[in-house]
Amino acid sequence: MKSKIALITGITGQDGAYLAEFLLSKNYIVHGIKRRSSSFNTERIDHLFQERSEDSTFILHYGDMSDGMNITRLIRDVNPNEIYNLAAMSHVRVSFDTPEYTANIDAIGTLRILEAVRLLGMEKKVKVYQASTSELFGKVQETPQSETTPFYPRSPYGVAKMYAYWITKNYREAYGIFASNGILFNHESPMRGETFVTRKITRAVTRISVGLQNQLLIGNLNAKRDWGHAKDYVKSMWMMLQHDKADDFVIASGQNFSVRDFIIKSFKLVGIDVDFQGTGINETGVITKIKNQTDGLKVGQTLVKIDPVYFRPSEVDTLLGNSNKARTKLKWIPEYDFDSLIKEMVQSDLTLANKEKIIKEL
Ligand code: NAP
Ligand code: G4F
Repeated sequence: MKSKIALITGITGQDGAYLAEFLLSKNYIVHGIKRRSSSFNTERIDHLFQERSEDSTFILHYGDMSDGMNITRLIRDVNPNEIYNLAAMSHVRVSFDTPEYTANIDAIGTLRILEAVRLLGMEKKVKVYQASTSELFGKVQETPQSETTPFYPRSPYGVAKMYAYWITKNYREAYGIFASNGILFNHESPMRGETFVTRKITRAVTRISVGLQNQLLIGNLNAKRDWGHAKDYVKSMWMMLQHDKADDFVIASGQNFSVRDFIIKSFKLVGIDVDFQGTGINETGVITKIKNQTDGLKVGQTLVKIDPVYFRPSEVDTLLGNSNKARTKLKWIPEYDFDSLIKEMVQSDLTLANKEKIIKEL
């Protein structure tokens, strides 16, 4: 049987890497769009490239979501069966500093893809997945959030993604393009970018445990998120494009935890019990027990402090998803839960921290 061809934007990101690996395991020919960068940005996919360079099933192209001509030419030349639009300026806090850029990439970038499909006359040939987000729910109007919950975005990122959501739906209704929105709640992994809160925590906790770092400086401890594993979530993207009709689906674990919970659990996994004391910006995380005496740490020591620099001008306080539609219609079932996600992230970052320590001591 002839292999299907997939084109992934944002292939160098967390989801792009997991999705590429998943599609290759399903015998797809995978094309990815990467940005030109002054330093290497393919770390997450280098192993795939090395494994597949002989058989030409994994091919990378230079491109940028701001460049409509480049996107149109690539879609024409690659002639994909499926396009996964994962490229985005994906950091909510940063979107307050770069609102116009975020709109150009996250909102108009999506339009550029859909319009290319239409101009090339590929409406009936190609299926499009749009990386929508639980940030659309922002200041939540009901709990849990499902496909019918009204949107109330709280950041330039959320607002840009709202345009992308609606233009995807509009091109589906206006031109009959098979275009689906995956409204994915937060998903993490050992490949998560280091400035997102979960990875920032697992990096800091493991580095502290081996004596490479003194403290974790953090923002809003009370924020609650519905966290899942990226590996489970990219599978849902593929499932949406194999469904009999294009539609919009919420993907979530159905459980939420606070940033504070995430920190406590992560420290516990490296044998350090941490308790939070004080209130507001004076709240601190202090050691109450240490399982195995580690480099210079002692009971009573402050390991976590608040730094208001990480607060957002407007915050999304709490998110909790209801993914019943995806679980029923797509038969999507996640394999990871909150505990197995954190465990995998801490173990992976502990290996990294130990390597860093050896290099430092050389
Ligand atoms: P990520 O790790 O930040 O990856 C983003 C990708 O987009 C990277 O490959 C990045 O390239 C690329 N990119 C950024 N700006 C670009 C531009 N101007 N032109 C071309 N490519 C560009 O994000 P992720 O966590 O994998 O998320 C994937 C998608 O899902 C994003 O659209 C995100 O907004 C959305 N989403 C994520 C979550 C989540 O919890 N992870 C939840 C819901 C929705 P570089 O590597 O060169 O930076
Ligand atoms: O990890 P975060 O930066 O993720 P956020 O803002 O929820 O966005 C992520 O998930 C979205 C899906 O809902 C995606 F669409 C988006 O692309 C991205 O992947 O922050 C999570 C929470 C926030 O409430 C934030 O204020 O953690 C809080 N937080 C507290 N201290 C912090 C920090 N966030 C970061 N990044 N860094 C901190 O020091």
